[in-house]
Amino acid sequence: MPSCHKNAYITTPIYYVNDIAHIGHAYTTIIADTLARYSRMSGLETYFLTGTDEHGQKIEEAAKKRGESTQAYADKISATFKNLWDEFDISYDKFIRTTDADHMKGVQKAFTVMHDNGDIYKDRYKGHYCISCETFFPETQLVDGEFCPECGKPTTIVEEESYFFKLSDYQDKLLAWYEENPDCILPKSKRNEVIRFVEGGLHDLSITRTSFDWGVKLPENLNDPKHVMYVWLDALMNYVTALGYGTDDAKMDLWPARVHLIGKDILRFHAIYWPAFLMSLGLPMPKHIAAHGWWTRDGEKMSKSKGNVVDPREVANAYGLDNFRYFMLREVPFGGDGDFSQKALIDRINSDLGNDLGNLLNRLIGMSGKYFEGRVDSSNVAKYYQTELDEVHASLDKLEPLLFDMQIHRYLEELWRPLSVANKSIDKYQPWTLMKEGKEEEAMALNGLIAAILSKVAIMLYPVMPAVCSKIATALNFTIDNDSWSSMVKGTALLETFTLEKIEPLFPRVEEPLLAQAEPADKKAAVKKEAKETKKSDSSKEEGVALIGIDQFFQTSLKVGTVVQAEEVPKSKKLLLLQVDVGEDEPRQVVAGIKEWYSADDMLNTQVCVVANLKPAKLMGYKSEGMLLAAKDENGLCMIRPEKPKTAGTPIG
Ligand code: ME8
Repeated sequence: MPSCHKNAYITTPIYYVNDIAHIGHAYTTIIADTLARYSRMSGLETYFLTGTDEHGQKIEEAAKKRGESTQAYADKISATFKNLWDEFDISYDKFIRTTDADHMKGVQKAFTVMHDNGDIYKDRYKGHYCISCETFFPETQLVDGEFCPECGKPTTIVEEESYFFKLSDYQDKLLAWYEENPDCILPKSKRNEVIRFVEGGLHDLSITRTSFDWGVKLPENLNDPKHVMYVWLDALMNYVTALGYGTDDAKMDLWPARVHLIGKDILRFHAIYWPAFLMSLGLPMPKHIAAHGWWTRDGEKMSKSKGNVVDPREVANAYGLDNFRYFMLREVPFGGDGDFSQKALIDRINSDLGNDLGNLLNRLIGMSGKYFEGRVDSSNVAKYYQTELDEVHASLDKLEPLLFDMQIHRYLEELWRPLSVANKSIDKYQPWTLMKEGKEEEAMALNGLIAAILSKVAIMLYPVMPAVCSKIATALNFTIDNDSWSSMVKGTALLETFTLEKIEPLFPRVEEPLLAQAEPADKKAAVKKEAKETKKSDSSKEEGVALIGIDQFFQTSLKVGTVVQAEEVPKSKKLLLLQVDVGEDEPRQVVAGIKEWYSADDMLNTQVCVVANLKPAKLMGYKSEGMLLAAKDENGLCMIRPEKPKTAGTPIG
């Protein structure tokens, strides 16, 4: 975050209490928590607000349906959100409820200010209202003249006396704000959507209702007790009433918000109504409104009726809270829609976390234990590995702007580069060889390099995976805080000499889905059909009639390759690590399960047949970018090779 920011006020939407928290709510809250943790670590005065939105017709009806008093119902559901965030160790500073007395006073105060400055007038409203979205729609926007354009549910015709906010007066001021602040709405594509909408013309906004009761009353001096405030006016005001607006103003110096995190479904309220209200109140604009995309489940919209809603608590309990946090933030570019599948989550845990990060710590513990009784001394890291350190810091320097630009997936991608530098350095400099050659100082420096990289990565990963990174820090004998962030990430300090603490493996491999979840009906049918078809083709194979066309055969790219480097994969009984020249700029790395039959020396400088268009895979932490053809029977395995030497890269077929 640029140094001009001294404080960071970060908010989530306040969630409706008509439903319990699901993965979408968890996503918004976890992103906000990540930003808040980073801000605190980097020394900014940070205030993180979340809470619940408890007024409006929707809530009143939900309570009625359950035969409960609205307040008792709101109390109950609000507590389920708060409990979940507490269980998830969400580092909020305040949990606001729109039924809090201070909040309601603040909303009334705002109404008075807007009324006094001429932005509110009384008239009659006639139009269509969607209770589910708590939104008014002009007839022109309805689907088939009746249904809500947002959620598809039937709208209700409302005709009642109402107070209006002069939103139309703010069209030009809003357009000027978007124009002057190119990153006020993130991602930028969303800003363009908003601009187009506003350019299309703004109607004045009905901001009170008379047909139900469950809301904030108008200020007493207006003497109009049958009106309650429109739930969105009430709700949006939470961002300032939480700081004391309209009561004691205690924390108003934290305003404006550094970022309002929201889902794309509520962008219009935040990017149009909210700034207009603020302008009317004479308050500064928020710095950013950041709208993320929508989560689906196995490609389908989540809904209770389909029984496919993902419960964040279940996922976190099964797979680990920090793993879940990492997955959500890494899997989807901010602003894009994301799909929750256990397979994708398991891949992230086993590959990024297990292979790249967990395994690196294991390697460090192994190396230090074997050669140095667990000791790590960084004194000579710079002497031997300055290039690697420079590479690591070049990556670290790129991170902070990515985070507050909401490019969180890129932040994590970039953060994995130092891990790759570390893993590659072990392969390249081979501590076991250094020790054999008596280069103990160099081997210890390598140890120090790996520990340094792990410590720096742990600091920057902490906001996303706080519990895991605190464990890594314990193993490496340091604490993640503003001091270590300043000295080891902003500065180039390395760890003091220490002895490694052994810790439990951080990312035990997940072999299969851990949650039994109901598959939606049509999905089940698709799976059955697929299973049937697989069975069919398997039986035809047995009969020797699994025929494919020549086009299908040519979809496989087979090439002659020359093995230019060969070594064993440490600790593996089966794997060799080969660099195979297939006529490209650089040799391909291939991990081959052939060690039982071929040694590294056997393979060096021989030719092989390579399947060159396989998706890269990871084996024991090593990327494999191809497969070698071999034949295996009861007498063992032999490689398939060209009969005469051929140029590397020659196509086979
Ligand atoms: O709109 N994918 O509350 P709400 C991603 N009270 N995010 C999702 C999601 C999904 N499938 N479902 C919900 C309200 N969300 C108002 C807000 S703020 C002044 C008032 C997230 O309970 C997303 O952030 O319907 C969305 O904006 C928020 O939950 C809406 O929660």
